[in-house]
Amino acid sequence: MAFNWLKKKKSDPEISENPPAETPQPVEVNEKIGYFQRLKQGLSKTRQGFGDVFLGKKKIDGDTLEDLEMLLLSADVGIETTETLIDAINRKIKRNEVNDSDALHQALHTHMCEILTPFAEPLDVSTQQPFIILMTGINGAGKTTTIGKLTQQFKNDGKKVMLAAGDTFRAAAVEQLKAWGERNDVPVIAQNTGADSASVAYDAVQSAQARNMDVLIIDTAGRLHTQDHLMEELKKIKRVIQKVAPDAPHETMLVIDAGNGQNALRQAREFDAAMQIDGITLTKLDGTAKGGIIFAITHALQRPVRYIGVGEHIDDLRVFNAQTFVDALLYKE
Ligand SMILES: Nc1nc2c(ncn2[C@@H]2O[C@H](COP(=O)(O)OP(=O)(O)OP(=O)(O)O)[C@@H](O)[C@H]2O)c(=O)[nH]1
Ligand SMILES: [Mg+2]
Repeated sequence: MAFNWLKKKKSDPEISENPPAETPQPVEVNEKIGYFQRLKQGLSKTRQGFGDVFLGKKKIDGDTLEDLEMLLLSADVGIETTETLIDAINRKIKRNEVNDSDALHQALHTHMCEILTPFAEPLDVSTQQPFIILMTGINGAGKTTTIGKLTQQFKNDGKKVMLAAGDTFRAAAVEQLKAWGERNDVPVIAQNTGADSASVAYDAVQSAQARNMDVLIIDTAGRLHTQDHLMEELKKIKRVIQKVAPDAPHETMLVIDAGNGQNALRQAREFDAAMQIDGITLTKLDGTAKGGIIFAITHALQRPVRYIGVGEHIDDLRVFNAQTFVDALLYKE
């Protein structure tokens, strides 16, 4: 019968009192444990469904794959990747390589890592000087906060960083970026709210070149992918930057709130069509996000995930690592 194991509750003594002894522990350095816990916590909603399938030594029957398929779809993994995963596991079942829930867990882990690993391509800012990053995304996705977090990381790597307050639209956006600049002790190029954002970007590129900066990060105002005139404004910023630095921006980064679910997928497609996205930062994976969206977005865009955000603090950003992500997603409680 389908969904039998889905009905298993936390109160079931088999689950809450006797966690399996072989539960894998993340083997990471201490510093990373806080991060892993946050990610794990954030992905718990998604993981609970998987957990019920993988706990104990259940035999795989005809319904199991159907149930797993439903779980993957409801976790926002997307139809194409879900089919790929189910097909791969089905082949293993037929070859008798998967015949209990432990082997199913292992097989799913392996295939998810295989799918995500090609998209774990870290951003290398040492290829250009100044390396120009243009941040884009809808309102509240986490662009400005990610800039603050990235600035700290680049500075810790010994880079000279400059910021540009290209969000001249939202009241207090300039102050918000300046606060991150002060906190990280890096210069911020800004004009007043209401100024032309392309002009701010132009000034900033010239200044970063003149001052020999290693990295320039340009903030932009949040906009909906459906607002054509604002998407045109974003294209204009890019064109204007290219007047002073023809091959820039070296990274057009799309910041996506993972909690936006299927809407995140639409945003990703539209921003990519308008701006040719180079890399993705997925934020708020500490919240109620269904982590499966990472599969749908990477499948749709075929672009790397550079970073993932797991909180509001300056340290809550990590280079995307496929293995760690899948560990957190499929962790057995
Ligand atoms: N929990 C959590 N909150 C985050 C994360 N990243 C950003 N935030 C919060 O999300 C809110 C919006 O972040 P901003 O950085 O201002 O977002 P933005 O994309 O610059 O927004 P606009 O400038 O209005 O378009 C803030 O309260 C941030 O602290 C994250 O990874 N996890
Ligand atoms: Mg902002």
